[in-house]
Amino acid sequence: MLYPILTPSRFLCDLSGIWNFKLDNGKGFEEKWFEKPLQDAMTMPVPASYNDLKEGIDFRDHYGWVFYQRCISLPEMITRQRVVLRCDAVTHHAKIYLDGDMVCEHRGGFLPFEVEIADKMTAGEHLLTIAVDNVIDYTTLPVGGKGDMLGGLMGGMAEAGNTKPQNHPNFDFFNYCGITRPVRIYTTPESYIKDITLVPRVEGTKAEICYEIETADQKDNMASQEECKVEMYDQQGNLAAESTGTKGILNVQQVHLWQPLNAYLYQVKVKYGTDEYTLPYGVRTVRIEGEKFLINEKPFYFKGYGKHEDTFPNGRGIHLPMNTKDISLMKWQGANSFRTSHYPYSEEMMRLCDREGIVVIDETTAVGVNLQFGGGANFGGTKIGTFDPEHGVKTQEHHQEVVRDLICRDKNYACVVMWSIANEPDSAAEGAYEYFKPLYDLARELDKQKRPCTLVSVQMAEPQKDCSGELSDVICLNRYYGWYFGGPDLEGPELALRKELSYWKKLGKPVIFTEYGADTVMGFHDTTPVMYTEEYQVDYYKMNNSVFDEFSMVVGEQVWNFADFATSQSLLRVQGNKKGVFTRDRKPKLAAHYFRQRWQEIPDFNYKK
Ligand code: BDP
Repeated sequence: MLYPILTPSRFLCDLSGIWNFKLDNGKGFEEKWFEKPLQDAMTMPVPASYNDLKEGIDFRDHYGWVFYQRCISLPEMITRQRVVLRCDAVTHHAKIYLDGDMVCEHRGGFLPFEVEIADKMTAGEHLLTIAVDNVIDYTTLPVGGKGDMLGGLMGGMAEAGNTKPQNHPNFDFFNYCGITRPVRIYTTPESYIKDITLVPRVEGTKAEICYEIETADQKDNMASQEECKVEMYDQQGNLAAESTGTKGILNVQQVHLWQPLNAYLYQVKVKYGTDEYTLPYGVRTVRIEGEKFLINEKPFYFKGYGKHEDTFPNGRGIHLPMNTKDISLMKWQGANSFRTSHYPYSEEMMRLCDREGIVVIDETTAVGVNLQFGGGANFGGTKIGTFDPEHGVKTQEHHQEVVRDLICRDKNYACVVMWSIANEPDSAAEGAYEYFKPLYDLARELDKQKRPCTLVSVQMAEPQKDCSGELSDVICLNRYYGWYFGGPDLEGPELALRKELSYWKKLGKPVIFTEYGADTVMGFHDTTPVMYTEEYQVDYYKMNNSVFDEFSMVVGEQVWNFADFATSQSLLRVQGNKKGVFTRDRKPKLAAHYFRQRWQEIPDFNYKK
């Protein structure tokens, strides 16, 4: 799916701004709020999560639907083209109405969707309503618990007689929702470029870029035979390669590779009939060889983070300045990568990483597929077989959809070097292999670049039974030796970590630590490093890192988390998760300086011999 841009043939209009907004009181659909201007509406910015923007727990934790509304109109000359309304992310379930008619419905809160609206855009003003639902359950990704599932604080409230419907996230981040990324209208000619797929092959100083252009002709609703021209320009604006036809090869003689922290982007200009589209494109290769993760044929070492799209008061709403700041902070430390834990990030962030040379492990929304232990902070869940056909999750079909849509959106980014199919599922449980095998197969079939695939394994899954061992190209481990497991002792956990790594070593695959961390409250200090102090966080990391350094197959360390972030309330969370190396407003804890020193000494390539 192409990112919407302005070109000589395409008009683009951003609908960001202050919209009208109303929480559903249970009557929104019955009273057809989408047919007329919302009564007693509040103001609400788009894009943003709404939760932190007005006061009160009933607002923040609202369960169910909300309505966003505004008027739109288009100049007549624009409507002579194909007109598309595109939402980049609506969390989690959207129904879109134009003048009271539903034109589109979409499930899943972190990937784009679009609908053609030209026939509705007659002269004059039109009422656009987007109804958004935040309910999560056994059918959604991320997964939400059933009312009676969780122990801990939420379970306690239910026992105390609180029967108000509420979400029970089976994951450890706040269930922010709303229209969190831009809503845009763009146009194309009737015959248009629908999609572009580029696959690099590099031989010495030469590169062959196999391309495929998907086109469509509105009139016949089929691919048409207009002329297709593809040109590739280097950063100086010189033509580096060209070809004609919807399928072919771009031959680049002296290729300039995209390198981690040293990005280089070509501009691939496609012309099809009167339509034009330009795609920034980095040429690089990715391959696994034995224990090594090769980028451009050199063994790469991942230094960086698991992150969140989480800021105040935007919630999960897109925050361009913070994206820029985060990458700047990572570079200040010598980090080179992050994982889009636990959902696909905005396309603006992906494009930024392509430009900044930040390496990305790209994750789906599959978090909380673990009814056995309850995700993140929600320990104490009722034991239900996650993949039990009757009582388990019902996410398989939607999971496939997410894998498909993620690869479709992100397949051309040079920054994306691996797909993460899920975070901490019950990957050692009965039925896990049967659940995950088709998802790996699908990802491998859809990604023409054949990037490695992984799932991020939870510590509770017994290594020998974890289906990741067989299915994943790279073993990704979330481990909390010295925090949830053994803390505050660091000696016993060190032995246990070494023992576990000796097992993974036998598989002969690369291993990346995709999470390890300790909650740390900024400003807590002590001469004896006790838990929650900045000193303990540093000692915790020193212990873990020293063990990683002993194993040649450990090819990466991604700390949990880059910054403190908001979560559901629970006894284990002090105004959110405090495992950040930076605070939520991006001030460094002691550990940020420690990693700065460590990572500046670790080269991006050839760290492990
Ligand atoms: C892991 C989860 C992550 C949590 C983290 C933690 O993948 O989402 O935030 O633990 O407990 O289980 O901090």
